[in-house]
Amino acid sequence: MRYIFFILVFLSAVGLVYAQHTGKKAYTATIDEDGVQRIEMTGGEYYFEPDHIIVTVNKPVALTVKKEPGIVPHNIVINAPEAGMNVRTKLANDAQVIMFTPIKIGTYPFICDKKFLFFKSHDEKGMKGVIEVIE
Ligand SMILES: [Cu+2]
Repeated sequence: MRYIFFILVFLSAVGLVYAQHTGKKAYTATIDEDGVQRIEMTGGEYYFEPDHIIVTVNKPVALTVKKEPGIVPHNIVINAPEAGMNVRTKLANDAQVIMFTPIKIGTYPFICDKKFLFFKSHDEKGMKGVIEVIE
């Protein structure tokens, strides 16, 4: 019984350290005077930064994306047409702006769906994130 207690304490400590190490802050888009919510995002091996963005429903989003320099190709895919977000854009070293308007509250994943031969896909390696659409 005592051992189980120690194991539980140990596991919670490990979990806490892990959460602190991987915990990233959500980025909330600010709405500019022209009503557009602007966000800048970078993709690379194998992440998006930020990987959690919060936007307001029914307001246009200008998402500026660029790729970390390197030879590995990346893209961003948001497959949520029901929520007004249907994006598939190849990331380039130069920043480019993707425009969309989220029309439904909820949390929607975005990923890089690139994959090299039999290796794991980029989203499986952590190149993914979520868009949270709020009121
Ligand atoms: Cu990728």
